[in-house]
Amino acid sequence: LGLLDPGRELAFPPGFRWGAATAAYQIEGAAREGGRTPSIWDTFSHTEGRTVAGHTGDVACDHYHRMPDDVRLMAELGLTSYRFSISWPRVQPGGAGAANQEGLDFYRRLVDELLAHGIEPWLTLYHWDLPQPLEDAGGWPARDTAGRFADYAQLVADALGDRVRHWTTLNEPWCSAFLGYGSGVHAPGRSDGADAVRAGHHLMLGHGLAVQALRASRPEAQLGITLNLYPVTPATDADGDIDAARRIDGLANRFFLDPVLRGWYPTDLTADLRRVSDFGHVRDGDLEIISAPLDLVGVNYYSRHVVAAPMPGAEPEAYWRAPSCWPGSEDVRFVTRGVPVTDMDWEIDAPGLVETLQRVHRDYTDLPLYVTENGSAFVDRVVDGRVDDPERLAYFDAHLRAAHAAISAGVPLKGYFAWSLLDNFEWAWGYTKRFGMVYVDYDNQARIPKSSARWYADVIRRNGLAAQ
Ligand code: PNW
Repeated sequence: LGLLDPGRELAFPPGFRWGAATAAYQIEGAAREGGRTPSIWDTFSHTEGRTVAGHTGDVACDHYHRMPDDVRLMAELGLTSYRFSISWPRVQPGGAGAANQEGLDFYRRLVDELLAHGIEPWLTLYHWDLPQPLEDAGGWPARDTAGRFADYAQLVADALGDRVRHWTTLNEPWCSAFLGYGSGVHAPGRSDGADAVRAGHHLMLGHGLAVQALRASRPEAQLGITLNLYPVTPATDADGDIDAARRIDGLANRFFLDPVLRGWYPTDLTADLRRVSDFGHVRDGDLEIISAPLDLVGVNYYSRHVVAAPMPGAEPEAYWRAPSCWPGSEDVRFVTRGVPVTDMDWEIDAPGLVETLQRVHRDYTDLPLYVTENGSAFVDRVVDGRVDDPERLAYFDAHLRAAHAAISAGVPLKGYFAWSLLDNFEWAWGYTKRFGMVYVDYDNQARIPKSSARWYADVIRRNGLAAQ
């Protein structure tokens, strides 16, 4: 892949959107202020043993109180777009009933501040913070949650639809369903394969119903969904490895791509899941709702999965009992190749971004695509008030070269959002993993743009990558 050679000057198409992304629970803090009530992430992070060192989002980056400064920082970096999420329990406490005006006002001020600085707001409705009472009523495995989500979408559309043009419904429903209800490493920390499959379906149903609501009240809105997609590669060309890759690709990618963009579940996937779920929760008409036409598709890309057939002679039942985010395929082996990894131990694989974008375009849709997240965690140190992060910078550089290669190959990729603007609460990892372009000192909430941030500002200014 000569196009990924570092050092070549690359120009992006005019109008390419350059952004950074965050999520409400990861940055806002102010967990008990302004009428906000607990979400599943408050409950989970406050439960012993769920997050590293018991870290919670109670304070996080204190963005709720520092929002105007943070928007100024975005303007200094030259961002054209900013992707953020709305905290559902901040704007609709308890997840049902009337809006909380104080919560809506915070987001209205955020959006106005962005617009005043010439930064386009990209609003995500759901980045994992389900109001706790909805979990108590069954959570995403319960069908009713989808309807509640559509009501919430309507409430946000009524409040912000006049000033926000770009909307995505869900962030990474795979994580919500399979990490939240399958392996249980994310909130609400349940582990049952059948629940995970139901959750995945009801998340997508909620997406479809929300799209209906948004379309009806805001015909001019640009609507999409964000999926975390991975190329899945067999470790060798042995039949067993190829079949393992088919199975994991089904669960990680096609479980969501096929219903949303084609209107069906792949039959090989439902067959793989037969032991886990009979899909009796899928009602007539659901897939039509789920596959409602969209205006854009968001792709979050971090790494590739390399997989191999189950260990010969292993007893499959032994795997079925352990909590897993791969229900029905618990025994597939995930292989490491020994290539460089980030601080998450995720393998760095920029060509995988080209493959992923090309696949979505070739196999699923002509819609505009956006990389709605891409980035890396590395250990950062403050030295003389500066943070030098060459590895993160190299990660961004390599993946932007991959994004450019995809565009050259005909993919209608229209923008790129770095994950993340700020170091933040990295879910079960708490504050121990840093993804930010801007360093956050959690003792005093100081923000220090890392060298990758200064580099990104230069990329945005020239709308491309400089020769090196
Ligand atoms: C995404 N996995 O999460 C989220 O959208 C962000 O909120 C998060 O901070 C970022 O990526 C970095 O982790 C993921 O285990 C979390 O496969 C876990 C997985 C994938 C994505």
